[in-house]
Amino acid sequence: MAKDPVKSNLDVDYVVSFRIDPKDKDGSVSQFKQLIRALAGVGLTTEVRTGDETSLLVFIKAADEQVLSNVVYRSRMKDWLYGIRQVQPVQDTVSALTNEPLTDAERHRHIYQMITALPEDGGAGVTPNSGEWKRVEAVFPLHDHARNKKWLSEFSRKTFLSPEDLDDIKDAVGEQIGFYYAFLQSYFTFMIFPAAFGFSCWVLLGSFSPVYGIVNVVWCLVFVEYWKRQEQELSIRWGVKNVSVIQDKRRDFEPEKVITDSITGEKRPYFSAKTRLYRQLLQIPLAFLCFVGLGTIIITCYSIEIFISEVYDGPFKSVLTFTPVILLTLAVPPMSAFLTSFAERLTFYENYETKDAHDKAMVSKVFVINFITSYTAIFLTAFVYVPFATILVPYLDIFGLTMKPFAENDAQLKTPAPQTFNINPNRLKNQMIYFAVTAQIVNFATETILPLVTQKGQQKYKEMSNSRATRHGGASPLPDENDAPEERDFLRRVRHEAALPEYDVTSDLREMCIQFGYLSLFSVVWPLTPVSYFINNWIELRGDTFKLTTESKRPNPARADSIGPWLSSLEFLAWLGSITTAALCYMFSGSEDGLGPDGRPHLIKGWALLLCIFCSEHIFLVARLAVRTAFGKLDSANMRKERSERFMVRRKFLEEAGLGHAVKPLGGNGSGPNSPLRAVAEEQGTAALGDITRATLEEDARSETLTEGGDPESMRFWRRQRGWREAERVGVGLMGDLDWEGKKEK
Ligand SMILES: [Ca+2]
Repeated sequence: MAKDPVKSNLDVDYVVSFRIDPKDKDGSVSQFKQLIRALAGVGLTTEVRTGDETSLLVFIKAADEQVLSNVVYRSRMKDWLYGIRQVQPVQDTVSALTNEPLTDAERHRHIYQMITALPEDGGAGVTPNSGEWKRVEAVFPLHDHARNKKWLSEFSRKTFLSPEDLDDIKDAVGEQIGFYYAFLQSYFTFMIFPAAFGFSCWVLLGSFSPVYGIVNVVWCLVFVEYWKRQEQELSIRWGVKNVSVIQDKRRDFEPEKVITDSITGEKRPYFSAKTRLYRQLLQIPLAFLCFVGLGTIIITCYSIEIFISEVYDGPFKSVLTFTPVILLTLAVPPMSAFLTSFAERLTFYENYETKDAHDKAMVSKVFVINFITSYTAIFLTAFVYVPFATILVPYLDIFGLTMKPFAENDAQLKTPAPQTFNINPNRLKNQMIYFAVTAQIVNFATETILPLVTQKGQQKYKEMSNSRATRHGGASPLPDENDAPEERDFLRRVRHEAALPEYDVTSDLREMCIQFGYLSLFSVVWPLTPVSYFINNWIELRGDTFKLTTESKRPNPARADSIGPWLSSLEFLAWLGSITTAALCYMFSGSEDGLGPDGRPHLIKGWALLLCIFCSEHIFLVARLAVRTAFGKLDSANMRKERSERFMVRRKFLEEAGLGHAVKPLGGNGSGPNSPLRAVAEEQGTAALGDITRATLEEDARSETLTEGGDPESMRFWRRQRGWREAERVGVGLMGDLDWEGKKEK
C-alpha cells in the first residue's frame, strides 16, 4: 500500500515530545538516554527527529506484534478477572489479535499504558511533566486525518449521529469521549420535545406558565433517568461495563501502611477511610469560602449594575452600564481560578487511591464553584430583586460615591423612595435571554473560534520572526532544515500537532451540565430557551468535533463506563428545578399583570410559596420513583445479551471443573445427567425390554411390597412400573384397552 505522508502516520503509534533545557546539557542528555532505554525495555521501537528549536520528537511503535499481543492478552485477562469482559481471552496471543482486532483507540491505549504505566505493572514509567520526567512535555498519538475529515464533513450534513457514528468516535478516541458525544447526542435528540412545546407555550401562554413549568420539570427528570439507562446500554455495547472498578492506582496516593487483603491474600496499600473523612471535612470551609469570595464579587457587581441602570440618571449612563460587566469579567476568573487551585490542593490532600475517586471528588468541588458563578446573578434577580427591590434599592446609595465624578448634581445620584421606585419588569427575562442566546454565542466563540485565531496568529508571528532573523543572518537553523525530503511533509504535520493544546473532555461536559441547569432551573422565565439550546447544541457538537480534531492534540484514549460524576450534578439540577420552577410560577403567574411581585413583597404570601415548593418537590420525588421503576422494567437486547454471556461463562467454568452436566437442561434430548434415557445405551442388549406383561409386573409389585418395609401403600404404587420403559409400555398397553371410536365402529 502506497503511503501518503500526510494521510498516513507511517505506522507511528505514539510520539513523545522531549524538551531540551539549553542551560543544562548534561541533565538533558542523561534524561533523554534514560527515556530511550526505558522505552526499549518494554519492547517499543523508537525513532528520533528534531521537534522545534529546543525539542526532540521521539516516534514510538511496538517492536513487533508479538510484544503488543502479549500486552493485549494480559490486559484482556485482567478485564476478564474483574468481570468487565465475559468471554475468556484465548491464550494463543497471535490469533488473539486476528480474532478480536484492536480498534485504534485500544491500540493507542495499550501503547500509552506501555509508556506510562509503572515498571512493576510492566510499563516504562514515563510520566509527562512530573518528577524525574519533567522534560517529557507530552505523550500523544497522531491524528487520523482521513477520519477527522470524514467526521467534519459527514456530521455537518446530518441532523443526528447514528449509533455507528458514535461507535466510530469511540473506536478512534476512546470510550470517555465517546460517552460525551453519546450524551450530547441524546440530549440534543431529547430536546426536540421541549423545543416544540416551549415554542407553542411562548405563542399561546407566555412566560411563567405553570403548564410549561410542569412539563419542563418532568422532561428534565425523564431525560436524566433515560440517560442513566442509555449509559448502561452503551457500556454493555462497548464492553466497558464496570470498567471503573479496574481504574489504575494514582501515583500520588500515599498509603498509611501496607495490609494483607484477607480474601485475596495480596498485599495492598491502605489509607484509612476515617482519616480521609476528617480531611474531607475541610470541604465545608472551602464551600464557605466559595460562597463568600465569589458571592461578594457577584453581589457587588450586580448592585452597581442596578444602581447605574435604574437609579443613576446622569451623563455617560450608557457607557457606565458596562462597568459592572467589565468588573465581573475581570474579577470572577481569577477568583474561581484561586478557588479551583485550592480545591485541587484539597483533593490531593484527601489522598484518593484511584484516579476515578480523585476526579469525582474534584468534579463535585468544581461543580460548586461553577454553580455559584453561573447561577448567582439570575437567582438574585428572581428571588431578591423582583420581590424586594423597593426595599433594598435605597440602600444602594453607597454606590453613589463611585458615580460622583460623573454626576452633574446630587439629584442624579439620589435613590428613589420606595413608593416611587419602579422595578424593571423585563430584567429577569432579559437576563434569561442573555444566558440562552448571547452567552451561548460567546461560549462558542471563546471555545472554538478564539483558539483557531490564536493558533493562526502565533504561526504567522513565528514565520515572520524567522524570516526576519534569516534576513539579518545569524538565525538559529530552522528545525526542518535537516529533514529528509520524503519526510518533510509528515514531520511538519507532527510538529504542528505537537504544538497544539490537549483536549479536555471535562470542560465540554461541564458546559453541557451548566446549560442543563439553566434549562431546568429558569427556562420557565422564557419558554424559547429550549429552542435556542436545541439550535446551539447542533452547532456545539460540530464545534467540539472541530476542536477535537483540528485545534487539539489527539487525546490519549481513556476507558469509562459513564459520563462520570457529572451525572449526579444533572440529577441535582433536575431536582432543584422542581423547586425554582414552582417558586417562579407561584410568584409570577400569581400577579395580575404577569410581571411578578413588582418589587413589593406584599403580594407574596410566605406560607403559600413554601407550600407550593413543598408540594412540587414531593411530587417530583414520587414522579422520579415512578420513572425509575418504569425504566427498570424495560429490558433491552444488550442487557439480555450480557446476561446470557455471563451465564455462559459460569457454565463453561462448571464444564471445565467436570460439573458441566449440572447446568445442562434436564430431559428433553435425553442428554441430561438425570435423564433415564441415558440408561438405554448402557443397558442395551439386556432383557430389560423383554416380555413383561401387566400381569407379571403387578404380581412382582405385590410380592415385593410384602417383603420390604415402609409405607406399603405408596411403595406398592411406585413399584408397579420399574423404570421409564415399563411405564411407557404399560401406558401404551392401557391405551390399547380403551374404547377407541374406531374400534367401536368396527
Ligand atoms: Ca463544547
